[in-house]
Amino acid sequence: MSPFLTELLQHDRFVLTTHLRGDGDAVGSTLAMSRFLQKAGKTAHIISPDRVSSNLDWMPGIDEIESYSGSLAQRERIHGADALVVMDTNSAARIGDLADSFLHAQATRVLIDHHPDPEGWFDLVYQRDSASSTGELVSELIGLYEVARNATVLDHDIATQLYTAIMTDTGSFRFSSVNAAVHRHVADLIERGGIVPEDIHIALYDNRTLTSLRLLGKALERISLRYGDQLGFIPISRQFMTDAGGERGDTEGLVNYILSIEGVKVAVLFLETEKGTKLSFRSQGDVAVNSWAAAFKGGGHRNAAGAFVRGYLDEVVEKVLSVAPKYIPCLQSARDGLHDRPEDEASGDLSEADAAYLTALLNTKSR
Ligand SMILES: [Mn+2]
Repeated sequence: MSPFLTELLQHDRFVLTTHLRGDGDAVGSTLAMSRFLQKAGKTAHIISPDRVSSNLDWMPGIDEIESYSGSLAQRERIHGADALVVMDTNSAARIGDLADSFLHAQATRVLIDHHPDPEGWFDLVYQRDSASSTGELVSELIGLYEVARNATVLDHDIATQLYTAIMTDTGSFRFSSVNAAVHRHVADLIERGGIVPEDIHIALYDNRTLTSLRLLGKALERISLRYGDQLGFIPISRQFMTDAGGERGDTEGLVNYILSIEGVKVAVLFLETEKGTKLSFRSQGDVAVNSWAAAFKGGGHRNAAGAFVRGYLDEVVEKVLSVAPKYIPCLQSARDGLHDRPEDEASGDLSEADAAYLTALLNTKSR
Protein backbone atom coordinates (compact mmCIF):
# COMPACT_ATOMS: atom_id res chain seq x y z
CA MET A 1 0.00 0.00 0.00
CA SER A 2 1.16 3.58 -0.43
CA PRO A 3 3.20 4.91 2.50
CA PHE A 4 0.57 7.62 2.94
CA LEU A 5 -2.28 5.12 3.31
CA THR A 6 -0.28 2.83 5.57
CA GLU A 7 0.40 5.67 7.92
CA LEU A 8 -3.12 7.09 7.66
CA LEU A 9 -4.76 3.79 8.49
CA GLN A 10 -2.77 3.44 11.68
CA HIS A 11 -5.30 5.87 13.12
CA ASP A 12 -8.81 4.97 14.27
CA ARG A 13 -10.86 8.07 15.07
CA PHE A 14 -11.05 10.58 12.25
CA VAL A 15 -12.57 14.04 11.99
CA LEU A 16 -12.62 15.45 8.48
CA THR A 17 -13.19 19.00 7.34
CA THR A 18 -12.99 21.11 4.23
CA HIS A 19 -13.03 24.76 3.24
CA LEU A 20 -15.63 27.45 3.88
CA ARG A 21 -18.61 27.51 1.53
CA GLY A 22 -17.92 23.94 0.50
CA ASP A 23 -18.42 23.26 -3.21
CA GLY A 24 -18.83 20.05 -5.18
CA ASP A 25 -15.23 18.93 -4.82
CA ALA A 26 -14.97 19.88 -1.14
CA VAL A 27 -18.17 18.13 -0.16
CA GLY A 28 -17.99 15.18 -2.54
CA SER A 29 -14.40 14.26 -1.76
CA THR A 30 -14.87 14.65 2.00
CA LEU A 31 -18.02 12.50 2.04
CA ALA A 32 -16.31 9.82 -0.05
CA MET A 33 -13.19 9.85 2.12
CA SER A 34 -15.31 9.54 5.25
CA ARG A 35 -17.22 6.57 3.84
CA PHE A 36 -13.97 4.96 2.71
CA LEU A 37 -12.53 5.25 6.22
CA GLN A 38 -15.69 3.76 7.70
CA LYS A 39 -15.47 0.83 5.31
CA ALA A 40 -11.88 0.38 6.45
CA GLY A 41 -13.21 -0.06 9.99
CA LYS A 42 -12.57 3.45 11.28
CA THR A 43 -14.88 6.01 12.87
CA ALA A 44 -15.12 9.16 10.78
CA HIS A 45 -17.10 12.36 11.25
CA ILE A 46 -17.29 15.41 9.04
CA ILE A 47 -17.45 18.86 10.58
CA SER A 48 -17.64 21.63 8.03
CA PRO A 49 -16.70 25.22 9.00
CA ASP A 50 -20.04 26.52 7.72
CA ARG A 51 -23.09 25.44 5.76
CA VAL A 52 -22.18 23.80 2.49
CA SER A 53 -23.62 25.03 -0.78
CA SER A 54 -27.36 24.31 -0.90
CA ASN A 55 -27.19 23.02 -4.49
CA LEU A 56 -25.60 19.88 -3.01
CA ASP A 57 -28.56 19.01 -0.78
CA TRP A 58 -29.37 16.00 -2.95
CA MET A 59 -26.00 14.33 -2.50
CA PRO A 60 -25.97 10.97 -0.70
CA GLY A 61 -24.64 11.32 2.84
CA ILE A 62 -25.03 15.11 2.91
CA ASP A 63 -26.88 14.92 6.26
CA GLU A 64 -23.78 13.41 7.85
CA ILE A 65 -22.02 16.76 7.54
CA GLU A 66 -22.29 18.86 10.69
CA SER A 67 -21.67 22.58 10.52
CA TYR A 68 -19.29 23.76 13.18
CA SER A 69 -21.09 25.40 16.07
CA GLY A 70 -18.34 25.22 18.68
CA SER A 71 -20.57 23.04 20.86
CA LEU A 72 -18.99 21.01 23.62
CA ALA A 73 -19.86 17.78 21.81
CA GLN A 74 -18.06 18.92 18.67
CA ARG A 75 -15.02 20.13 20.54
CA GLU A 76 -14.83 16.84 22.39
CA ARG A 77 -15.10 14.94 19.15
CA ILE A 78 -12.22 16.92 17.66
CA HIS A 79 -10.21 16.55 20.86
CA GLY A 80 -10.86 12.80 20.90
CA ALA A 81 -9.79 12.21 17.31
CA ASP A 82 -6.37 10.75 16.59
CA ALA A 83 -6.37 12.11 13.02
CA LEU A 84 -7.77 15.40 11.72
CA VAL A 85 -8.09 15.50 7.96
CA VAL A 86 -8.28 18.72 5.94
CA MET A 87 -9.56 18.30 2.40
CA ASP A 88 -9.55 20.53 -0.69
CA THR A 89 -7.76 23.41 0.99
CA ASN A 90 -4.30 23.71 2.52
CA SER A 91 -4.83 26.86 4.53
CA ALA A 92 -5.95 27.32 8.15
CA ALA A 93 -7.72 30.54 7.22
CA ARG A 94 -10.01 28.60 4.86
CA ILE A 95 -11.34 26.26 7.56
CA GLY A 96 -12.84 29.15 9.52
CA ASP A 97 -13.42 28.65 13.23
CA LEU A 98 -12.03 25.11 13.10
CA ALA A 99 -8.54 26.46 12.51
CA ASP A 100 -7.78 27.04 16.16
CA SER A 101 -8.52 23.52 17.34
CA PHE A 102 -6.89 21.93 14.28
CA LEU A 103 -3.72 24.00 14.57
CA HIS A 104 -3.26 23.15 18.22
CA ALA A 105 -4.36 19.52 18.12
CA GLN A 106 -2.29 16.66 19.49
CA ALA A 107 -3.76 14.43 16.78
CA THR A 108 -2.04 13.75 13.45
CA ARG A 109 -2.97 16.55 11.05
CA VAL A 110 -3.57 15.20 7.59
CA LEU A 111 -3.87 17.05 4.29
CA ILE A 112 -5.51 15.66 1.14
CA ASP A 113 -5.57 18.40 -1.47
CA HIS A 114 -4.66 19.59 -4.95
CA HIS A 115 -3.83 23.25 -4.28
CA PRO A 116 -0.24 24.46 -4.62
CA ASP A 117 2.00 25.47 -1.72
CA PRO A 118 0.52 23.72 1.33
CA GLU A 119 0.97 25.38 4.71
CA GLY A 120 3.58 23.77 6.91
CA TRP A 121 1.50 22.55 9.85
CA PHE A 122 0.38 19.21 8.40
CA ASP A 123 1.98 15.99 9.68
CA LEU A 124 0.87 13.72 6.85
CA VAL A 125 0.28 14.99 3.34
CA TYR A 126 -1.25 13.62 0.15
CA GLN A 127 -1.03 16.52 -2.27
CA ARG A 128 -0.54 16.98 -5.99
CA ASP A 129 -1.41 20.26 -7.63
CA SER A 130 -1.57 18.71 -11.08
CA ALA A 131 -4.56 16.64 -9.91
CA SER A 132 -7.85 17.83 -11.35
CA SER A 133 -9.61 17.73 -8.01
CA THR A 134 -9.44 16.40 -4.50
CA GLY A 135 -12.01 13.86 -5.69
CA GLU A 136 -9.46 12.44 -8.11
CA LEU A 137 -6.99 11.99 -5.23
CA VAL A 138 -9.59 10.18 -3.13
CA SER A 139 -10.45 7.97 -6.09
CA GLU A 140 -6.73 7.15 -6.35
CA LEU A 141 -6.46 6.32 -2.65
CA ILE A 142 -9.49 4.05 -2.78
CA GLY A 143 -8.01 2.27 -5.80
CA LEU A 144 -4.69 1.72 -4.01
CA TYR A 145 -6.49 0.38 -0.96
CA GLU A 146 -8.68 -1.97 -2.98
CA VAL A 147 -5.67 -3.48 -4.72
CA ALA A 148 -3.58 -3.78 -1.55
CA ARG A 149 -6.37 -5.33 0.53
CA ASN A 150 -8.16 -7.13 -2.28
CA ALA A 151 -11.30 -5.38 -1.06
CA THR A 152 -14.20 -3.52 -2.66
CA VAL A 153 -14.78 -0.01 -1.36
CA LEU A 154 -16.36 1.82 -4.30
CA ASP A 155 -20.16 1.80 -4.18
CA HIS A 156 -22.97 3.85 -5.68
CA ASP A 157 -22.79 6.60 -3.05
CA ILE A 158 -19.02 7.00 -3.21
CA ALA A 159 -19.16 7.01 -7.01
CA THR A 160 -21.82 9.74 -6.93
CA GLN A 161 -19.78 11.81 -4.49
CA LEU A 162 -16.54 11.46 -6.43
CA TYR A 163 -18.14 11.99 -9.84
CA THR A 164 -19.62 15.24 -8.51
CA ALA A 165 -16.27 16.27 -7.06
CA ILE A 166 -14.31 15.63 -10.25
CA MET A 167 -16.97 16.95 -12.63
CA THR A 168 -17.53 20.24 -10.83
CA ASP A 169 -13.82 20.94 -10.37
CA THR A 170 -13.04 20.31 -14.04
CA GLY A 171 -15.86 22.45 -15.48
CA SER A 172 -17.56 19.25 -16.68
CA PHE A 173 -14.29 17.68 -17.85
CA ARG A 174 -13.03 20.57 -19.93
CA PHE A 175 -10.26 22.29 -17.96
CA SER A 176 -6.57 21.83 -18.73
CA SER A 177 -6.24 19.52 -15.71
CA VAL A 178 -8.25 16.83 -17.52
CA ASN A 179 -6.28 13.95 -18.99
CA ALA A 180 -6.69 10.25 -19.68
CA ALA A 181 -6.17 9.35 -16.03
CA VAL A 182 -9.10 11.56 -15.00
CA HIS A 183 -11.34 9.85 -17.53
CA ARG A 184 -10.17 6.43 -16.37
CA HIS A 185 -11.16 7.30 -12.82
CA VAL A 186 -14.51 8.56 -14.03
CA ALA A 187 -15.10 5.49 -16.21
CA ASP A 188 -14.47 3.35 -13.16
CA LEU A 189 -16.94 5.38 -11.09
CA ILE A 190 -19.61 4.95 -13.75
CA GLU A 191 -18.93 1.29 -14.40
CA ARG A 192 -18.30 -0.03 -10.91
CA GLY A 193 -20.45 2.49 -9.05
CA GLY A 194 -23.38 2.06 -11.41
CA ILE A 195 -24.11 5.77 -11.56
CA VAL A 196 -25.96 7.66 -14.29
CA PRO A 197 -23.94 10.78 -15.13
CA GLU A 198 -26.91 12.62 -16.63
CA ASP A 199 -28.79 12.45 -13.33
CA ILE A 200 -25.90 14.16 -11.55
CA HIS A 201 -25.57 16.87 -14.19
CA ILE A 202 -29.31 17.57 -13.96
CA ALA A 203 -29.23 17.67 -10.16
CA LEU A 204 -26.35 20.15 -10.24
CA TYR A 205 -27.02 22.38 -13.20
CA ASP A 206 -30.68 22.22 -14.21
CA ASN A 207 -32.16 23.82 -11.14
CA ARG A 208 -31.71 27.50 -11.84
CA THR A 209 -34.34 30.06 -10.98
CA LEU A 210 -35.76 32.31 -13.69
CA THR A 211 -34.43 35.31 -11.75
CA SER A 212 -30.88 33.99 -11.78
CA LEU A 213 -31.03 33.27 -15.50
CA ARG A 214 -32.33 36.79 -16.20
CA LEU A 215 -29.53 38.13 -14.04
CA LEU A 216 -27.09 36.15 -16.14
CA GLY A 217 -28.53 37.79 -19.27
CA LYS A 218 -28.11 41.29 -17.87
CA ALA A 219 -24.64 40.53 -16.57
CA LEU A 220 -23.49 39.20 -19.95
CA GLU A 221 -24.46 42.53 -21.50
CA ARG A 222 -21.83 44.13 -19.30
CA ILE A 223 -18.85 42.17 -20.67
CA SER A 224 -16.00 44.40 -21.85
CA LEU A 225 -12.85 43.39 -23.66
CA ARG A 226 -9.34 44.83 -23.46
CA TYR A 227 -5.79 44.13 -24.55
CA GLY A 228 -6.56 43.25 -28.13
CA ASP A 229 -9.77 41.54 -26.99
CA GLN A 230 -7.77 38.86 -25.18
CA LEU A 231 -8.98 39.89 -21.72
CA GLY A 232 -12.67 40.00 -20.84
CA PHE A 233 -14.26 41.22 -17.64
CA ILE A 234 -17.58 41.99 -15.99
CA PRO A 235 -17.99 44.45 -13.13
CA ILE A 236 -21.01 43.63 -10.95
CA SER A 237 -21.98 46.37 -8.52
CA ARG A 238 -24.14 45.90 -5.46
CA GLN A 239 -26.69 48.20 -7.09
CA PHE A 240 -26.81 45.94 -10.14
CA MET A 241 -27.46 42.92 -7.94
CA THR A 242 -30.22 44.72 -6.05
CA ASP A 243 -31.87 45.95 -9.26
CA ALA A 244 -31.70 42.49 -10.83
CA GLY A 245 -33.11 40.86 -7.69
CA GLY A 246 -30.01 38.66 -7.51
CA GLU A 247 -28.82 36.71 -4.53
CA ARG A 248 -25.44 35.46 -3.44
CA GLY A 249 -24.69 32.46 -5.61
CA ASP A 250 -26.45 33.82 -8.69
CA THR A 251 -23.13 34.98 -10.13
CA GLU A 252 -21.67 31.48 -9.77
CA GLY A 253 -20.10 30.33 -13.03
CA LEU A 254 -20.57 33.74 -14.66
CA VAL A 255 -16.85 34.27 -15.18
CA ASN A 256 -16.62 31.14 -17.32
CA TYR A 257 -18.91 32.64 -19.96
CA ILE A 258 -16.34 35.35 -20.62
CA LEU A 259 -13.76 32.73 -21.57
CA SER A 260 -16.12 31.26 -24.15
CA ILE A 261 -15.61 34.33 -26.37
CA GLU A 262 -13.31 33.55 -29.27
CA GLY A 263 -9.81 34.89 -28.65
CA VAL A 264 -10.36 35.64 -24.97
CA LYS A 265 -7.62 34.02 -22.89
CA VAL A 266 -8.18 35.69 -19.54
CA ALA A 267 -11.39 36.53 -17.72
CA VAL A 268 -12.12 38.46 -14.55
CA LEU A 269 -15.36 38.89 -12.64
CA PHE A 270 -15.46 41.86 -10.28
CA LEU A 271 -18.15 41.38 -7.67
CA GLU A 272 -18.72 44.34 -5.38
CA THR A 273 -19.56 43.43 -1.78
CA GLU A 274 -20.21 45.45 1.33
CA LYS A 275 -16.52 45.75 2.19
CA GLY A 276 -14.78 45.67 -1.16
CA THR A 277 -14.59 43.80 -4.43
CA LYS A 278 -14.25 40.07 -4.84
CA LEU A 279 -12.24 39.04 -7.89
CA SER A 280 -12.52 35.77 -9.78
CA PHE A 281 -9.81 35.12 -12.35
CA ARG A 282 -10.00 32.45 -15.03
CA SER A 283 -7.70 31.60 -17.92
CA GLN A 284 -7.13 29.02 -20.60
CA GLY A 285 -4.33 26.49 -20.99
CA ASP A 286 -0.84 27.80 -20.31
CA VAL A 287 -2.00 31.30 -19.40
CA ALA A 288 -1.58 31.54 -15.62
CA VAL A 289 -3.61 33.88 -13.43
CA ASN A 290 -2.43 32.86 -9.95
CA SER A 291 0.50 35.25 -9.73
CA TRP A 292 -1.77 38.10 -10.82
CA ALA A 293 -4.22 37.15 -8.06
CA ALA A 294 -1.30 36.87 -5.62
CA ALA A 295 -0.35 40.48 -6.40
CA PHE A 296 -3.61 41.38 -4.68
CA LYS A 297 -3.01 39.00 -1.78
CA GLY A 298 -5.20 36.32 -3.31
CA GLY A 299 -4.27 32.98 -4.77
CA GLY A 300 -5.42 29.81 -6.42
CA HIS A 301 -4.56 27.60 -9.34
CA ARG A 302 -2.98 28.37 -12.69
CA ASN A 303 -6.34 28.67 -14.46
CA ALA A 304 -8.61 29.72 -11.60
CA ALA A 305 -7.78 32.13 -8.82
CA GLY A 306 -9.38 34.74 -6.61
CA ALA A 307 -8.64 37.80 -4.52
CA PHE A 308 -10.39 40.49 -2.53
CA VAL A 309 -9.58 44.18 -2.89
CA ARG A 310 -10.93 47.09 -0.86
CA GLY A 311 -12.08 50.24 -2.57
CA TYR A 312 -14.76 51.40 -4.97
CA LEU A 313 -15.63 49.01 -7.74
CA ASP A 314 -14.52 51.25 -10.62
CA GLU A 315 -11.19 51.99 -8.96
CA VAL A 316 -10.57 48.33 -8.26
CA VAL A 317 -11.35 47.41 -11.86
CA GLU A 318 -8.80 49.89 -13.22
CA LYS A 319 -6.20 49.03 -10.62
CA VAL A 320 -6.41 45.31 -11.35
CA LEU A 321 -6.67 45.53 -15.14
CA SER A 322 -3.89 48.08 -15.51
CA VAL A 323 -1.28 45.68 -14.15
CA ALA A 324 -2.56 42.64 -16.05
CA PRO A 325 0.24 42.63 -18.70
CA LYS A 326 2.82 42.46 -15.95
CA TYR A 327 1.51 39.03 -14.95
CA ILE A 328 0.05 37.82 -18.24
CA PRO A 329 2.83 38.02 -20.85
CA CYS A 330 0.52 37.43 -23.82
CA LEU A 331 -1.21 40.75 -23.09
CA GLN A 332 2.00 42.77 -23.29
CA SER A 333 1.95 43.17 -27.04
CA ALA A 334 -1.61 44.43 -26.90
CA ARG A 335 -1.46 47.28 -24.42
CA ASP A 336 -4.38 49.54 -25.07
CA GLY A 337 -3.52 52.82 -23.51
CA LEU A 338 -4.17 52.00 -19.87
CA HIS A 339 -1.92 53.72 -17.42
CA ASP A 340 0.38 51.35 -15.71
CA ARG A 341 0.56 52.33 -12.10
CA PRO A 342 3.56 52.07 -9.85
CA GLU A 343 4.05 49.10 -7.56
CA ASP A 344 1.02 49.82 -5.45
CA GLU A 345 -1.20 46.98 -6.48
CA ALA A 346 -0.73 44.99 -3.29
CA SER A 347 -3.43 47.32 -1.89
CA GLY A 348 -1.50 48.52 1.11
CA ASP A 349 -1.64 46.95 4.52
CA LEU A 350 -4.51 44.73 5.43
CA SER A 351 -5.23 44.53 9.12
CA GLU A 352 -5.48 41.05 10.54
CA ALA A 353 -9.25 41.37 10.76
CA ASP A 354 -9.44 42.51 7.15
CA ALA A 355 -7.26 39.65 6.02
CA ALA A 356 -9.48 37.17 7.84
CA TYR A 357 -12.58 38.71 6.30
CA LEU A 358 -10.98 38.55 2.88
CA THR A 359 -10.13 34.93 3.31
CA ALA A 360 -13.63 34.07 4.43
CA LEU A 361 -15.02 35.83 1.40
CA LEU A 362 -12.64 34.25 -1.02
CA ASN A 363 -14.32 31.46 -2.74
CA THR A 364 -11.72 30.79 -5.34
CA LYS A 365 -13.91 27.99 -6.63
CA SER A 366 -11.10 26.07 -4.94
CA ARG A 367 -10.55 23.88 -7.91
MN1 LIG B 1 -10.93 21.22 -5.46
